[in-house]
Amino acid sequence: AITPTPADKFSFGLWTIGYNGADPFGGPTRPPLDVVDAVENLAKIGAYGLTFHDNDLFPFGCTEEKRRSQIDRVKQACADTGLIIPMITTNLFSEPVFKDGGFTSNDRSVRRFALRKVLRNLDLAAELGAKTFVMWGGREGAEYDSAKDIRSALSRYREAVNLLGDYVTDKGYDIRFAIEPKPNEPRGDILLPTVGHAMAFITTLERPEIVGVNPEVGHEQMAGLNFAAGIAQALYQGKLFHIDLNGQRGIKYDQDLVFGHGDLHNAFALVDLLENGGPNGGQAYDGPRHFDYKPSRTEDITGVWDSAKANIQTYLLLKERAKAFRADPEVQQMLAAAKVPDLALPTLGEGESYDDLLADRASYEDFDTDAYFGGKGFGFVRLQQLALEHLLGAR
Ligand code: 3MF
Ligand code: MG
Ligand code: MG
Ligand code: MG
Repeated sequence: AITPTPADKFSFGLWTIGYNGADPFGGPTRPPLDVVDAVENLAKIGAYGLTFHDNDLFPFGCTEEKRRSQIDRVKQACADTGLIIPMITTNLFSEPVFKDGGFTSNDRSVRRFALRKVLRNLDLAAELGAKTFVMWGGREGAEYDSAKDIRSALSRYREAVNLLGDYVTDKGYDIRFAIEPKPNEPRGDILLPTVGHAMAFITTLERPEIVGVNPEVGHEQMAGLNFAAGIAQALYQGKLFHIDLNGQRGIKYDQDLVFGHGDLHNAFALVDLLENGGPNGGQAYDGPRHFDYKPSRTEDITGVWDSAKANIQTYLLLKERAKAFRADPEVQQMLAAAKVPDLALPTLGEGESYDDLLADRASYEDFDTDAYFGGKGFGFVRLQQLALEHLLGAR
């Protein structure tokens, strides 16, 4: 096993290790996990951070004394173990009041209540030193096209995020927002269903610079999308503020499996991208490696911590494998043959205009397109097989 360090920045949601096994078809299979226990065990397995929703820490509607005592308990546990709280988030989905959403409920009084709940939680984020505030709009959606005006809903979403941006700016909080897309579940359709939708929405905001995305592996894969490719675009647009790592097997319900227990090839590409910036290098990811998974309801408490450790081990193993892949001379040779580095070259020469391109006969009139029929292939499959052999530890 590879030993993680705080520099690896592994963090876990309290709702992940604290998941009691309840699903739509059955109740809990495990007792609740206390937050102090969670912090102590996370520190033991080498995590650096804990994250939570307000109501993972204290119940919805509890007294101020209860809320304060839970906040103080988690602060003390963090002080005792050295764990930090890099991110917190707000539960705008569990309570009946949010059955049609929070920021985008058709009921205006619910929207005002949701904003107040989030403002209060922003104060808590500032108090705890959390630098990222995730917003997953699980109930912001609909089942029926006739029941939700999507353009109005997006206007209300924008109004909400603009107001939160005003608030952190006026208060001087060092906090950035990360919108977490998901295509469906629990709503039939959720607003901002993919990374692409969310990033397009962010351009409509008053303070786009403080809003990014928190993509989750399984959520993009539920939409049939290539997660690593979506992350590459988020990095390209400077919007990868946070990430939810887990495993998912195809287009179905949100499985929240251990990282790597789904599309392992794509997980390998993802770790290579986060750690090395991808095949041609470039901006890597500096934020928390946050796991949003669920220990399956078949597991006992030992299984909970085994699965938590499995996330970390898989990530570190893939990091090691990606490094070996990059260092392999045969891989470098195959990458060059596949012209992967060439894609980093601008298509026009320096200072070249479209007039110059039009005058360049070699690029068109004299260009031998016939040579591409039966000519040299790219060798992408051999390259992918080399990746697989590294992934399996066979090289
Ligand atoms: C649901 C999720 C959420 C979000 C969380 C924000 C309950 O599918 O992924 O977890 O990650 O609300 O961090
Ligand atoms: Mg999920
Ligand atoms: Mg999830
Ligand atoms: Mg998530």
